[in-house]
Amino acid sequence: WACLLPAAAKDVPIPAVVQDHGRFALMVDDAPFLMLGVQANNSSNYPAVLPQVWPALDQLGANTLEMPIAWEQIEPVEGRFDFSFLDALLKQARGHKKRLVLLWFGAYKNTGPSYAPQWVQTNRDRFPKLIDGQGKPNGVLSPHSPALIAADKKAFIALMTHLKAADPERTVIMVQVENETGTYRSVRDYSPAAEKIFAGPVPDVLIKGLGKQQGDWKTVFGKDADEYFHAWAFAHYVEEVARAGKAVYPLPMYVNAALRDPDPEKKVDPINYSSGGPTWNVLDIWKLAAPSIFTAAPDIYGHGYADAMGQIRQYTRPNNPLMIVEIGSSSDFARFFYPALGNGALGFAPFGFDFTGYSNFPLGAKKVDAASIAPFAANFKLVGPMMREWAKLAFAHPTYGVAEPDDHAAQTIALGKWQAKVEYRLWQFGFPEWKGLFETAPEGTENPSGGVSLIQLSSDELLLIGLHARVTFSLAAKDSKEMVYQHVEEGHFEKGKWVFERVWNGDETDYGLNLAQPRILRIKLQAY
Ligand code: N0T
Repeated sequence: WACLLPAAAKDVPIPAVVQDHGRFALMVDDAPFLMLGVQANNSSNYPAVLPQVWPALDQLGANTLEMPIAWEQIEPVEGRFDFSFLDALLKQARGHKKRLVLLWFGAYKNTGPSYAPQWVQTNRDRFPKLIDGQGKPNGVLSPHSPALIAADKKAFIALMTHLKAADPERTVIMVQVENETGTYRSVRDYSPAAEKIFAGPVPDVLIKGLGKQQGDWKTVFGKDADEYFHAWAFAHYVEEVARAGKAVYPLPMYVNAALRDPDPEKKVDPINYSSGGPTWNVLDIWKLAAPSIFTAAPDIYGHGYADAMGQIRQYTRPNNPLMIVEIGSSSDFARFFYPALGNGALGFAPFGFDFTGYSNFPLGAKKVDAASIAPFAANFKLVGPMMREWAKLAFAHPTYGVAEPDDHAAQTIALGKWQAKVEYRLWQFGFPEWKGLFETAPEGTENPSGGVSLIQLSSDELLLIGLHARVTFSLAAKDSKEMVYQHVEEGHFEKGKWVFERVWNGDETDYGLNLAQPRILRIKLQAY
């Protein structure tokens, strides 16, 4: 009769991040998954508020909700745990057919301890605050405190233990450990306890991993010693918590980063950003100190093309898969979906799309409403029905992607034998040099909103998605050969198979492939 019993919990595989050919995939239910996510506002983590959250996900076409789980909420009294919110969240997520990413707001939330229970926040002897360069408490809890690590770890273990038992369906696909660790207004902890460690030897794993000679922090790292020391402290802290949680239930775990300027030429003093957090300049330290963390994800809020693209570049590394777990909700950020996919992103999640009435303007949109949701929904609804196919193909083949620059300038994507020119603000008919036709640009294109992503299925075959762009293919080498479309097919995916709708030809291909609306095209090029 055993065959009549429901499938055992262990039959549903635990989500995992895998790597092959230098590309990554987030495996959910044993197949690559593309997280089209939304992060709820910070204080949306109560059962009474959830009805204001789900409708925003549906309007966006999101498949995943990123939701805080606060330490103060699960352990208001030391040693007494309450998982009623998590239970409600799991149940409703399943009902709404959404996956979840849990955000562990432990001792560190935007560096501060506000989500830690009162018994942690107010016990200064047991949980000391970090001391700044002027000898004053900074407000951030010292990451060097063994008591804090132990207490945070204990709560996190309780969370993962409960989750493992409560979620055999694997509704939760990932966990974020802490939120934007680091410290503003102090480069590191200067407390006596920290000073003692700072005067001691740099841990072996860093010495070996970074190819340095043994010595104390100042000797080994010179002017970067303070920041590197602080990065080590937080990475070590996070590793302790994450490793303990994974020992119970090994879901993929990641950290998110409050960012520094992406430009290596700009020598920004770490006093001006969240020092010690996983900013791009200390990722090597984080990687060595926190091997249980599969990636550091950028929280992109800097308006403008250079900043967003710079962060995407910095956080896409052979040992750090790109995953955008927070990006501003204003319309200017929507287009970075395309280069994110082009850089193999495992997910993309605008921040704060729920109907609680909160908005984090000027980081994001002024108001959460149909108008602010629309540009993100356009992308999610294009890819949503094919997200499994996209994730699978993007894991198996090279990907490319661009977003419209602030000045609308054209870009070229190199595709081996071929190249793709991407242009913006053009009508669907005619060449730009036909001046008379191009005295005006299409309405609504003043603010950059275009983008294109490509998967190169074979040397001559491409899967292209995008909107508000014109794409023109040509041969990369200037020889005697000419290019012709073997075909340009518009269609969509259904149950893993490409469903052909029509061939584009004539006006639809004579002036490049014009993606005035969101489109999915399969293209085969031929040289003759
Ligand atoms: C983010 C969010 C939330 C260019 C802001 C961003 C979220 C946290 N912090 O709404 O608080 O929990 O991860 C910090 C951005 C700093 C300013 C960047 C200016």
